[in-house]
Amino acid sequence: METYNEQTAESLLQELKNWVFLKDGIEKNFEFKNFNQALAFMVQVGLLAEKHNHHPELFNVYNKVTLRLSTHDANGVTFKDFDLAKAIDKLS
Ligand code: H2B
Repeated sequence: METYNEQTAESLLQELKNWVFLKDGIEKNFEFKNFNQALAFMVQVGLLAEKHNHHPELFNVYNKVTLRLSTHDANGVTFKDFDLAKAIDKLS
């Protein structure tokens, strides 16, 4: 599976909202009103992940969520990460 680096990912990242390339993954930070909203968002992301059979790393502290996408099977960033990121962007 083809993997992207910071340079080759640049144009694809521009199609997304506020995702950054970091250590062979792409990441985005979210902030919500409270924990309930953050949790509801994580559940939505989880359901999308199951549909895509592609799973993000989810980091949560109270009203803040960080998502990290990478393709473990390919040891890097692939189109699967961009596909899921695009779907996640459509949630909000
Ligand atoms: N999620 C992510 N982020 N990377 C993977 O390589 C991956 C996955 N592989 N979800 C999938 C599931 C694989 O393990 C199963 C067997 O399809």
